[in-house]
Amino acid sequence: MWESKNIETNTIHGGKKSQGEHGPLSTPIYQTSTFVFDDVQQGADRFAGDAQGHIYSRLGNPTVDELEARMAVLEETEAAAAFGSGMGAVSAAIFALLKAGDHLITSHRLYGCTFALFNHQLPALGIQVSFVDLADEQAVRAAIKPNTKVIYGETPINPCLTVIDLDSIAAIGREQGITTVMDNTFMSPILQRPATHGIDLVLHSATKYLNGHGDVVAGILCGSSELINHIKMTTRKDMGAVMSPHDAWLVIRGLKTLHLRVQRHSENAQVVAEYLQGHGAIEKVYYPGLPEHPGHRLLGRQMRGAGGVMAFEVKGSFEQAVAFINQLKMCKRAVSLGDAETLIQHPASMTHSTYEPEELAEAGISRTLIRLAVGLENAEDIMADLDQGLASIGG
Ligand code: 3LM
Repeated sequence: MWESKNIETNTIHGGKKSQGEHGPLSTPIYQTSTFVFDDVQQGADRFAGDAQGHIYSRLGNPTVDELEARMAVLEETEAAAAFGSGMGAVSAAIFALLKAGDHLITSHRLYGCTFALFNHQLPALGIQVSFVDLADEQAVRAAIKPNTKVIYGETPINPCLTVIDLDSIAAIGREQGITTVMDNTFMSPILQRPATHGIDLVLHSATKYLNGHGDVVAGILCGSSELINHIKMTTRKDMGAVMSPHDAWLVIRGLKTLHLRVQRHSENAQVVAEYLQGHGAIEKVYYPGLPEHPGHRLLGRQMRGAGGVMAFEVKGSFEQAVAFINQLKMCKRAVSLGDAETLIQHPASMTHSTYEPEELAEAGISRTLIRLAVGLENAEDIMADLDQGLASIGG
C-alpha cells in the first residue's frame, strides 16, 4: 500500500492493495456471498479470529475492504467500516456505543432520519437523549451526566449549515471520557477531517459526495482500529447493514475524482450563494462561504472550503416557495446531495418531515426554507435557471 502527504493523490492511490497476478488497474469486484475453506480447521480458525482470510461477505469482502482502507487513509484514521447506507452506519455506531440506561448528547439540528432515530427509537429502548446546541460549549458541558457515553453531531448541519467547532467537542469528549461521533457528509475528507481534531468516529453517508454520481446508497465509519473492530464484530455483523461489493466498487470509482468534484461544487456554490444573496426575492441565504454566516470563522481553521450545499428562504409565502421550486427547468427536484446534477428540495416537507412543526421551528427550518445542493454544471446555467424561477414568482 502506498500513501502520499497530499489528499488529491490519496483519493486515487491511497489504500489501494496490489491485486494478485493479473494486476488490474481497477479494483476487482468480488461478487461472492461466501468464501471456500481448504479444510474444516481453516474455517474454524477464521471464525475464531486465529487466521486471516474471508468467511462470508456480511463479515468482510475484499472489494469492501479496499474501500475501507482507502477511506481510512483519506480521513486519517487507523480503520474504517462500510455500510449499506448512511443510516446503517449511524445505527451501527450508536447501538455499539450505547445500551439501555446510557445517555446521548446531540443537537436538535440533525439530518431528519438521524433525528427520528434519536428522538423516537432510542428513548423507546431506554437510552436517554439530550438535544442541545452543540455550537454552544457551555450548553454541551451543562448537559453532561454521569451516564453520558456519546456526543453525536453533524457539521455543517443539514439543512441550515450550522457549523460546530470540532476542537471544542473533541476536547470535551477527551476530558470527560465520552466518545465523540461527527457526521462529515457535507464536507467530505477533502474539506474537513474531524479525526485530525480529535473526534473519535467520523461518519459519512457515502451516498453523497464520496460516491458522487447518484447511483449508490452507502455509509462509512472511520476511527481507531479498536473502535472500528468493535463495531464490525458486533452491530455490523449482527444487525447486518453491510455494503455490497458492487456498491463498494462504485464508491471507490467515485473517490478517484472526489477532490476535483468537491472543489468544483464549492466554487459553484460560492458563486450561486453570492448571486442569491444579492437577489431581491431572497430573504436569507445560509452558506458558510458568506462572511455573515456564523460558521464562516471556522473556514480555514477546520474547513478547507464551504462545500456545495446551501439553504435559502424566499421572500413571500410557502406557496411562492413551492411555485419557485416547481418552475425550475434544469435543477432537479430531488433529495440527496453531492451529485453532478444540481438538486433542490423543501426540507420541511421532505428530508426533515420527521420533525414536528415545533421541532422544525427549534431547528430553524421554516416553511419557506429551500435547500440547494449545487452540482457540477456551469454556474451560469444554474443561476439562469434559478433566475427564471424567481422571476416567475415576481422576483
Ligand atoms: C438528504 N441525507 O437529502 P443515507 N447523514 C447526513 C445525511 O444528509 C444523510 C444521512 C446521514 C439525505 C437523504 S432524505 C430521504 C435523502 C448528513 C442523508 C443518511 O442512509 O445514505 O441516506 O444517509 O439530506
